[in-house]
Amino acid sequence: MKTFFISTAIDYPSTIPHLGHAYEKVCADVIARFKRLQGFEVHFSTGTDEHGLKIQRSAEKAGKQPKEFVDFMSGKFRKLCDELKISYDDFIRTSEERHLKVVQLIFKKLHQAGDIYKGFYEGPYCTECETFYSEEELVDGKCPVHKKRVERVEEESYFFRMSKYRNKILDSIERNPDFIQPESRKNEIINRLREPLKDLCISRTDFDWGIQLPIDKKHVLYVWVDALSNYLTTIDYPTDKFQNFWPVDVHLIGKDISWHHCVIWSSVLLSLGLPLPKKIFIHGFVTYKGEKLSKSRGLVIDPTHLTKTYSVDALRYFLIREISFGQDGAFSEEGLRTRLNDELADVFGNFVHRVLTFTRDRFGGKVPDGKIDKKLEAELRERVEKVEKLLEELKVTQALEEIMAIAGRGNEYFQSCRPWEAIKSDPKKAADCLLNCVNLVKVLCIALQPFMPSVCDKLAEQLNLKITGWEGIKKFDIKSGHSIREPTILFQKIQAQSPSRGNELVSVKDLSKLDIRIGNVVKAERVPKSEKLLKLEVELAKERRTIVAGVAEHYRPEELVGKQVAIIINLEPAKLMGIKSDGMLLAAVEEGKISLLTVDKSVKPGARVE
Ligand code: ME8
Repeated sequence: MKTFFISTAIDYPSTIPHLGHAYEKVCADVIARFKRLQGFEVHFSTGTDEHGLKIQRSAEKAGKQPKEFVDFMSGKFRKLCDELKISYDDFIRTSEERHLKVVQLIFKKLHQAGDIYKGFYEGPYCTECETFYSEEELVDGKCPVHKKRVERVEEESYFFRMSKYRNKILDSIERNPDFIQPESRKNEIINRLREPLKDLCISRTDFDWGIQLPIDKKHVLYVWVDALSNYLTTIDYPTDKFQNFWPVDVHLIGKDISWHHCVIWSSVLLSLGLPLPKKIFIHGFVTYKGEKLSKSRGLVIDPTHLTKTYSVDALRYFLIREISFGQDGAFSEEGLRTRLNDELADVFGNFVHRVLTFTRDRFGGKVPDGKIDKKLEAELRERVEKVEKLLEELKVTQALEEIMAIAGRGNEYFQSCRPWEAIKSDPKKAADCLLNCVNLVKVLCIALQPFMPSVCDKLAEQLNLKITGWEGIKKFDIKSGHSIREPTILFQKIQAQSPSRGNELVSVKDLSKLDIRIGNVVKAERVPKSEKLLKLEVELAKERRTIVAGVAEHYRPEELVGKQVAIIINLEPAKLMGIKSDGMLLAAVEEGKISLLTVDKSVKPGARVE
């Protein structure tokens, strides 16, 4: 069996995953599923990149040991993959023992090749991207990617002779036009390689959360060499499995890490004497209101909220359809709703539902006796061959566009036969129409399987079919008499909800407008003539405020004294029952019951809530 190896980047589990991470995994999953349908033995790897200073610091911030921290955080990334129906074959974590062994073997080989030497490193380092920069690469003294201040590193280090591989990499790019895609990204790499390539500093001594160098235990390996090696760990380098799957068919990565893959990783592979990847495909960024989603900048959109509201398949569809593969693309909840309502529900869902309910209602759930429309079958074969070619070229956005055009064609065909009229005047025509339409639904069910696996499984069930391979897409082979099962709606339309229900996404900038503090309730009393209001005296850092809160039905005044509550302090004061109220308490509200937000440890009055 022919093999196919596709990998995504492995994510830093320093904070929770965002829609950008989800995007990369969905794209890779579409390709992996398509290849499996084509009959390839696929190895699809993803995972988490768990070593390095950034993770160590995030763990410290969370008050946890690094291992305990990554165990917890990595679980969130794996859970996201499962929620998104990512069909990974391996979820690799760089803190695993198997990875440690492979990395140490790789390091020994680089050393034996004479490519490692000891030196002294002095220069800027960005911990956010875990990257050494030269002074010239900085923009206004800051990291060119994160626009954050860099740190200065001055320490004894081991170096990798990357300079040696510049010409070989340039040569490979030239000889293999497919190696780096898309073209524009390839040109960026070629331009950067016009300058001489420097050797790479590959060890650090000022923290210890990483893999020790086998030749010098004082040093831990630079996190990128550790991380990139995951691609060999996941196929059990250097065993038979590795022989079967290397070179990788596609490394799918985002544009911020193209240098690390195209140049650092290629140099390591060349030093190991291994073939270079067949393709490194560099996708663009998911943006929101013009900014890149990013953990470090605090702009995070939670994919789980979106899958719960709109369904996993709608989100997968939106990401592939909206963001032209290889370029940046904007996310908006409105855009997602429009794609769901106008395309999935109105075009694809509508066609399928009309065909299946007509078959159920007018033909007793059995595909009627009719004639295959050879012209339509040939037209469809041509269209799906185009889809196949696009998918082989990784043009996932265009492939999906083409498939949706087939769904549109289905609607048009159904509409032009007018089977609801023909059933009375020309039943044979109605039967012919439905036989062809059911086959068309099957074509869509196979073509869309890599993109929307859950919905297509449901549809296959309704069609009473097992989707076993891509080949079945080219024939109208559902025969008269085939029974279908009970049709159900595939996509529910979703209308915009009012922002007050909390469903509009906001950025951290919006949130930071609110000044929320912890206040200590020092006095509480009922407001005369009011059943609902309590008057509270709340102590903040340097002041006391009076707050009138509608909590009298839920708390007795004495219960509140001594509580540390969360208060919004930068609202305009309001007058309630003649009393000026200068702030608002935060509370959880459930079925009319109110529970004030308090902190679980004693903090100083005035502490900020962030
Ligand atoms: O870079 N849109 O991890 P990471 C699309 N650990 N893709 C995005 C994105 C966005 N807004 N933000 C991030 C790392 N990504 C390293 C990789 S691989 C050996 C080590 C992509 O968590 C990003 O481009 O910062 C990368 O491909 C992946 O998510 C992980 O990013």
